[in-house]
Amino acid sequence: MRTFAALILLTLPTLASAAPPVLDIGGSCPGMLNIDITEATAEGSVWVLIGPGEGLWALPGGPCAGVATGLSDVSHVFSAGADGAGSLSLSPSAPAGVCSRYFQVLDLATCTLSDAVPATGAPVDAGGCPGLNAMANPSFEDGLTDWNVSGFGEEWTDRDVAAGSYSMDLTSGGSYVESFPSLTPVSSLSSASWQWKSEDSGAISSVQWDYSDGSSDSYLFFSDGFAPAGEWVTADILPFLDPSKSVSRLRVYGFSGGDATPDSVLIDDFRFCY
Ligand SMILES: [Ca+2]
Repeated sequence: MRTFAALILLTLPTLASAAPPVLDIGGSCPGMLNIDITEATAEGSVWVLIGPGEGLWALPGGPCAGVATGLSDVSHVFSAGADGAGSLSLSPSAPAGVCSRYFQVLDLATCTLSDAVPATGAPVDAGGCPGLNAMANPSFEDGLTDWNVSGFGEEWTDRDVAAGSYSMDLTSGGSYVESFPSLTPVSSLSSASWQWKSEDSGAISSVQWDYSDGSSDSYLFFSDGFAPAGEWVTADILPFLDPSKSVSRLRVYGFSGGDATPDSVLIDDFRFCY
């Protein structure tokens, strides 16, 4: 026991003081990624791990066997060497299939890990999805990024939200937001929904979408789609989507009709979860 305790005393400070490597991913995906690794052990070796998502998958072998990664699984590993400053840069060509993946760097000398970083370089906002969300910026937390708008009256607002800090207000029947989901088979989606809210129980709103095969479809939400008025209500179009196809574009219009209240509908919290 004394030997074991001494070993811990000798070992813990060493590991605790080992700074983990830092991983930064830029460039474009698909295209050429710029992978910059810093603060690795000088002249040491690193593994770059690639996996499908974040998790706690443990390394089954190698010099750091048993270490829990920040990935749910690891599909690819490649090794590289750091320079005398503990840095290295890689510029691999990344096909589209890589863009939904996460990267993590393991310093083989210290068995420390960088943060898990998505191939797209920025944290992926999955919104309310337990896994991945085919919609980018699904809750308007990043403004209008990844959305097209009609220009006929869309207001990014923090006045009232279903999730996060921001939502979008469509102020007329002609106004819309439009997004291009990552191509995911409808059969893989566990939800295709969003939240919306109108003060008007007589509201009618159109939703249109394209499939990746070039076909299109639409659905008209009548008052049932906004009931009860004045509360956030789930709009669910999964039952209306063709399970043999993938949605490539989704457009949600503001509403018209109903009573004399302003034609305004707040939308938020898109969940095309898979
Ligand atoms: Ca939001």
